[in-house]
Amino acid sequence: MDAKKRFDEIAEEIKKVKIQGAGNIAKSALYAYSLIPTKESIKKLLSLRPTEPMLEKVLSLVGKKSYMEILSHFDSAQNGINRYVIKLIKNKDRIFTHCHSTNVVNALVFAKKSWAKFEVYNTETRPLFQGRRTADELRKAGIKVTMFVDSASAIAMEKENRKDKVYVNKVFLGADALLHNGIINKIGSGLISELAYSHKIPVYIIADSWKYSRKKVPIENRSLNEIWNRAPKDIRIKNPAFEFVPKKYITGIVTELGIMKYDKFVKKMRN
Ligand code: RI2
Repeated sequence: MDAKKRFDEIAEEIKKVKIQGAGNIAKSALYAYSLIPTKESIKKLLSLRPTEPMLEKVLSLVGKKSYMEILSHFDSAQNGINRYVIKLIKNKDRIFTHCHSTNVVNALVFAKKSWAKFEVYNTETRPLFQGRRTADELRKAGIKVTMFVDSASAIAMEKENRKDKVYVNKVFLGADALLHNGIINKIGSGLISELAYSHKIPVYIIADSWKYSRKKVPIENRSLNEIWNRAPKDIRIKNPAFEFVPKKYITGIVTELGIMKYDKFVKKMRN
């Protein structure tokens, strides 16, 4: 296929969230860049999903490292993450997660394959229902999964649900951006983290350290049609795709560098 046509196809798939998740976006953008390696390509690729520092990180390495070197980071980081996440999982855990994160799903599948007996509660994640993908991938790996609508997150975590003594006792969230004062992840993540904090349920961020950014990262606002196609014109609709989670709600962060308190991670990244 013609390189320009393929480049445009990948760009469209990233824009429309057919290619989703910080890592997958960064890898696909790298491939698209390899087809047309120009400054304009970088500009175009960066504009597709503004809340993705990993995309920027990968494109900034082009020319300094080979494609193979850049790509090899993803697997080695995931392997590191898997090894640390398994240390956090105990028998009979009920782990709550939101949206779809490759880093989170891969770590859970690795834990299941290793030995761990746990189950997952997850959210469907409106408006694009990325939670369905999470539920499906976990199910295929033999993990018991129960899905809730986003607005039932409180019920999923509430005490009444704890009668069987097996209750949500950990929240694992992925991330799009790791900032000095907290993280950015899919819309709903702030609410879920605040809820978990109020129930004293630990929240762990599971993410590749290449998502770290020293810059101000904007929150992407997406098409209103994702919320309500052909809505009456006089109804205002907002569709922020992401949400900030302040570090006070984060018990720890798991990256390929280890399990750390959030401040320690930031300090390490700054050095
Ligand atoms: P990976 C996703 O963004 C979600 O917010 C998710 O938590 C994050 O990327 C995870 O990234 P989107 O592309 O762990 O679904 O997959 O908007 O790298």
